[in-house]
Order: sequence, then C-alpha cells, then structure tokens
Amino acid sequence: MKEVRRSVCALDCPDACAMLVHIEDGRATKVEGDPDHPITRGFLCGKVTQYLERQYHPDRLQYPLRRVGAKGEGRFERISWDSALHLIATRLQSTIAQHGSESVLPYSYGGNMGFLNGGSMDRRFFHRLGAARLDRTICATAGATALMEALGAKTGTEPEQFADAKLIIVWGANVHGTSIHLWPFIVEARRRGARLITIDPVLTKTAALADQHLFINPGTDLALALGLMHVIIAEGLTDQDYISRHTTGFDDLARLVQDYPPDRVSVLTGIPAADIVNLAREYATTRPAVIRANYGLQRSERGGRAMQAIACLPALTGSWKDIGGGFCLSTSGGFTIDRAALERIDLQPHDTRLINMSLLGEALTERDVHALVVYNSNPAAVAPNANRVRQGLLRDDLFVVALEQFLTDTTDYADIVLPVTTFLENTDLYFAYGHYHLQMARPALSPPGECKNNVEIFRLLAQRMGFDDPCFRDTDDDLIRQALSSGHTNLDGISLEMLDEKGSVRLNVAAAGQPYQPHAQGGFFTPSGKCEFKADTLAYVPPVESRQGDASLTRRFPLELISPKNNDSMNSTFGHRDHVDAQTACATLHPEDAAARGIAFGDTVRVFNDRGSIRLNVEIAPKVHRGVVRVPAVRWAKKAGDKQTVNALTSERLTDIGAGATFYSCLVEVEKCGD
Ligand SMILES: Nc1nc2c(c(=O)[nH]1)N[C@H]1C(S)=C(S)[C@@H](COP(=O)(O)OP(=O)(O)OC[C@H]3O[C@@H](n4cnc5c(=O)[nH]c(N)nc54)[C@H](O)[C@@H]3O)O[C@H]1N2
Ligand SMILES: Nc1nc2c(c(=O)[nH]1)N[C@H]1C(S)=C(S)[C@@H](COP(=O)(O)OP(=O)(O)OC[C@H]3O[C@@H](n4cnc5c(=O)[nH]c(N)nc54)[C@H](O)[C@@H]3O)O[C@H]1N2
Ligand code: SF4
Ligand SMILES: [Mo]
Repeated sequence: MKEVRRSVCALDCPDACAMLVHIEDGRATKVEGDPDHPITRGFLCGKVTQYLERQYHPDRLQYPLRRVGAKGEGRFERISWDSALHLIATRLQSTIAQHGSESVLPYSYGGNMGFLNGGSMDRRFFHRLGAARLDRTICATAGATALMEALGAKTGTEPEQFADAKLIIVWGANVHGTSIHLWPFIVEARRRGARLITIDPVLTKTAALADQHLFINPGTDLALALGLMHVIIAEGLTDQDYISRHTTGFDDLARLVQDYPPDRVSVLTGIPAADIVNLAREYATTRPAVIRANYGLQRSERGGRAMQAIACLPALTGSWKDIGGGFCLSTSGGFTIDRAALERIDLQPHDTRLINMSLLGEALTERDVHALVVYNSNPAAVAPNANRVRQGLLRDDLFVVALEQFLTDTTDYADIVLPVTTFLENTDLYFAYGHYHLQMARPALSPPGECKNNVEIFRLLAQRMGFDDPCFRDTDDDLIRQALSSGHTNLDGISLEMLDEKGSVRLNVAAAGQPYQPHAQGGFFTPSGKCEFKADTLAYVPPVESRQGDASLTRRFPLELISPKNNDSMNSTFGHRDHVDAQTACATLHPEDAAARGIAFGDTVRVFNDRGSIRLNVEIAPKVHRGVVRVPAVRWAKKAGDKQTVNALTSERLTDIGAGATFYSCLVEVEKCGD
C-alpha cells in the first residue's frame, strides 16, 4: 500500500521544514519538502533529502546495551529494557544515597528540537530527582542575552519579508549552508534589484554568491558595528524621529562611537576603511535594508556584545518601520508556549546547582558529578576542550547513560545505551528559530526493534524511581495541550485539533496575510519598552585568543581557528557518512599562511595549541581571511586516525555575556606532518 504522511524535521536548524514521507508497505521510500508550506516550499536540504540512509542504516541502535569493554572501547552486549531500566534506577539511587542528588547531571542539547522530545518529561524527571540543572549555553546564549538586552525578546524580521528588501546584509551567517530556506526569498529580492553583502572571515558558499563580501577578523564584529554607527551618526544618516520616540541612550552611544572612526575600525577588523564607510552609507540610505545574523557570529569571546550592537542598528536608521527592513537572529521568541507546564521546575525538592554545559570538561573533572545522563547530544565530539571532556568520561567512578540512535563518540564511554526513535517515528510539537509557523507531527513510521522516544523513556524511568506525581503519566497529547495553554495572544485559537488537521499554523503575530513588523512603532520588550543602546556595555576589547589578543599566546599560536558548520552535516549528526568525514577532516589555509609554513597541496598537517593537536588534510585557497584557519565542524573522533576532533583545540573560556562557548576564538599553529 502506498501513502504519504506528514512530518517535521527536528534537526537543530532555523528552517524546521514541513516534510512529506512517501511510504510503501510500511517502509519509507522517499522524503521531500512540503510544497504547500510557506517556508519549506517543496524542498529539503541535501543532508535531510538523504535522511532515509540514516533511518534505515544497519548501524542504527535497536536494543538497549550494556558496556562490556573498557570505557571508550565501545564494546557492548544486548540487554532487555527491563534490566536496563533496573540498572539505571538502582545506580541513580545508590549515587544519590552516597553523593546527593545534585551529583546527577543531565546533558542534552539539539538532537531533537521538538518541544516534547527536546524538553518535557526529561526536565520533569530530573527536577523531581533533585539533579543538578544544566545551563544550556553551548550554542546560543550569548546572542539570546544580547537580544534581551537590546530588544527585550528573541524576535526579528520574518523570512517572507526578505523578498521586499533592497539591501540584505548577511552578517556571520551561512544562509546557503545552515538555513537554506531563507535563500529563495533573497533570490526573489535580488531579482527585484536588491544587493546582498556578506561579512564573514570565510568566503562561504553564501558569500561567493553575494554582490560584495567583506572578510572580517574573527571576533571583531563589535568594532565593525561601532564603526558603522560612527559613520551613520557623523554623517547625519540617523532617523531622529524613531530614535527619540523608540530608543534610550542615544547621546551616550553617539559619544562612545566617536572613538571608533573608520581608520581605527579598519585596523581592528581587517576591513578597508573605505568599505566600512560605504557599507554604513549604503545601509543607512537604502530602504528597506535588513540584516540577517546567525549564531556563528556570537561564538567568540566578544560575540554577545557584538550581536547586541548589531541588533541596535535598525533603530538608529528607523529600518524597523519598513516591510522588509529590520534585523533577524532568531524568531523563537514568538513561540510563547507554556514551558513551565512542560518542564515543571516546581517538582524540585530544593533549588539545585546549575552546571554550564560549555564547561563539561571542568564539571566532570572538578565538580563532583557522579552520574551523567546524555540525550539529544554528543558531548564527546561537540563540547569544547574535548581532551578534558574525555578525561572526565574515562573516570571509573562516573556512571554514564546515553540515549542514542547510533554508537557515537559519547556512547563509547557509556555504561548503558538506550536506543531512541528518529523524529519520523514521534508525535511532537515544533517551533522554529527561522520563521513563525508552529507545527505538529504524528509518527510517520513505526520504530525499529525496541526503540523508544525520549518522552517515553523518561516516563518509564520515573515509574522505576517510584515518582507518583500524575504528571509522569501525561500522554503526548496531554503535553501538547499543556504547551498550548499559555494564554499568550500569539497562540490564540491554535489547538491540538487544528494542528493535527493542518500540520502547520502561522502564529498569531499579525493579521492573516499581513506582514509581522514587531518594531514598526517601537513596541520593544525591554523594561523601558524601547530599544536600549546601553553604550556603557559596548566598548570593544579584542578577544584574548585573537590576533590582537594575548601576545604571549599569539607568538606561539599565531593563527585564528574557526570551526563553523559543515554544509552537508548537522553538528556531529551524519558524522557516520564518509563524505561528511572527509569534509570535516580538512583544514583550509590562506595561500600566504601555507607558503610561510612550507605547506603545499596534498600535505597532511598538524593543527595544535596547548590544549590539543589534530592531524588533518589541507586545502589551500584564498577562501579564508589571511591568518584564519577553517575546519568544518564536527568530525566523529572515532573515525579519525588520531581519534581527535577539532574540539581538542577549542577552549572553555566563555562569551562576554550569556556564558556561552567560544568555539571561534581559538589560537593555533599549523605545521606540516613529517611523514
Ligand atoms: N548544514 C548545517 N546546518 C546547520 C548546522 C550544521 O551543523 N550544518 N548547525 C545548526 C546550528 S546548531 C546552528 S547554531 C546554526 C548556525 O548557523 P550559522 O550561524 O549560519 O552557522 P556557523 O557556521 O556557525 O556560522 C556562520 C558563519 O559565521 C562565520 N563566522 C565565524 N566567526 C565569525 C566572526 O567572528 N564574525 C563573523 N562576522 N562571522 C564569523 C563562519 O565562518 C560562518 O560562515 O546552523 C544550524 N544549521
Ligand atoms: N568546534 C565546534 N563545536 C561545536 C559547534 C561548532 O560550530 N564548532 N557548534 C556548537 C553548537 S552551535 C551546537 S548547537 C552543538 C550541537 O551539539 P549537539 O546538540 O550535541 O548536536 P549533534 O552533534 O547533532 O548531536 C545530537 C545527537 O542527538 C542524537 N539524537 C537525535 N535525535 C534524538 C532523539 O530524539 N533522542 C535522543 N536521545 N538523541 C537524539 C543524534 O543521533 C546525535 O548524536 O555543538 C556545538 N559544538
Ligand atoms: S536540516 Fe533544516 S533545511 Fe534541512 S530539512 Fe531539516 S529543517 Fe529543513
Ligand atoms: Mo547551535
């Protein structure tokens, strides 16, 4: 029998695509983008077009496993669900008896972006247990904090409106690789005469397609933003009416940016002064002009304040007033569901300690963690300072449980591995961080073997631990109804039944068919209700790990390593694919940096600093800014000859605000390998 069922892509991507799954006799034969969805528009990215390779991969986990080899070896034997749950419950109980409940640490991130499988029954379970709480900082907290400071919410220009822009600045974002569904709107705008400018240390695929590309020194975007403000204010290109009605702190900002003339900003950013002046003029005089930033921009020591300053630019020029103007980092703030009802922090016996996930290495080696439960994440590959993380995971007295689809770098250190479903097998409710359409999916396929979803696994664990609160028996539909009952106007009239029928519904952010213009008339969500410039927080200091940073470091490690997203994979997901492995096993060097080190095409190189050393192939091309090394993230260490990923090199230093990870502030040296 042939049929087509709907699903929603649950990967950690701004686009949250609506999918159609073609099924023949219970087996999927093809996945495609829903042609009727206003953002998906009938296509999926390359990596998910091939999702069935993952869905039906022979290595997919189907049964619970118990470790039989040494930690890190990855040798397991099959056990029953009953004994897996029993082993976990008894070990958690004895750990709590001996070391207290806060010695248990959950570790999860973006493996599954559904509200249910991403953060519902799991949170309830750990809250009731009294476990340490995880501060989920590994991706987005610097930028999120920045938006809260400047705008008061994580909202921005909707993708549909990009088609109306006349100037699009893509700033620290690789639209073509990481949020491809914005691209058709950019194409549409350009067809109508818009210009596209990119700002990135790398000539990405997006940058190569732009009208103009500006190579920037990593971590210097705050200086660039202040330099643009300098020119805009000095040349009288501001919208004084908008500024006086809808902003605070303009006079202090005007004073601060006097210290950032184009010549100085040019030295800091590596962008020619004339280009800075022209960009400022073009931005302030083209209407509508929109800025698309993405999280890559804020993964540096100064990334938070940089995002904050950039988010202030449209208020200076009044660009929020235009359909197709404004700024977007994230739209997630529009999805005002009742998270408290899903997560139930009130179940905590007492307020527990908070552990920053970006400091996992430190937590496992210095902070008295005795049990780690990992789901929706692969920390052995994706967390910074991987050698320290590994040292922690190797501890004999650490009990590790991993809920996974594959045997990853992390599961190799687990005592118990539980097989989980893929999103194609789940009921879930989905937000997006790149558009304003709320979606729901029912299982399109049935799970293989004995796979269970995260929600069900934490329900079962709660039962084993004897947690009798009725909330641990909530069904998936109960959870969705609770999530939708926040009473917020954005969800007015949106019910489970409606989502079940339609699949996707635009949030009530504007009248049907009308553009959402969050700040056309101010309406900021800050305490003052205005865009807050906060000049006292915006002075620029170069990152410690940067070319203008700590001289004792730059002498030994003169190159700036960035490890941005790989177009054909999703963080470490799809790392099992050979072509992904090859892409993430390669460092790109500027020809002058390669020549200075006697490195030539075909060489193998060693990239190293005090934290680690990895061997990689090399690509030599002026695709990276001079002084920058690019290694796409994140390779599976277990597939590498030296068992290392790029995160062996990255540090546990945190961002200026939001306590986020600084993956892209990382000094290294590169040398040719001897053999
Ligand atoms: N194909 C693919 N798509 C993905 C992902 C993936 O792994 N692969 N990951 C998903 C996730 S988790 C996220 S958070 C998003 C992130 O989406 P993006 O932010 O678009 O992706 P990144 O590659 O992290 O960073 C974007 C760009 O910032 C540049 N960059 C690095 N440092 C700086 C800097 O200091 N200044 C400036 N101006 N630019 C800088 C990088 O070279 C890169 O081209 O993508 C999501 N989508
Ligand atoms: N060097 C470097 N490191 C980085 C980054 C970088 O750009 N450079 N990016 C950082 C960023 S932005 C992010 S968001 C993090 C991402 O880090 P993670 O959130 O850990 O993302 P993934 O590596 O994709 O791993 C997700 C895992 O979840 C599993 N999974 C999928 N669905 C489910 C499910 O339903 N249940 C369970 N239990 N598991 C599931 C997948 O099989 C996969 O192994 O990485 C960070 N690390
Ligand atoms: S990863 Fe992003 S672009 Fe690709 S199918 Fe999923 S939501 Fe769409
Ligand atoms: Mo991320």
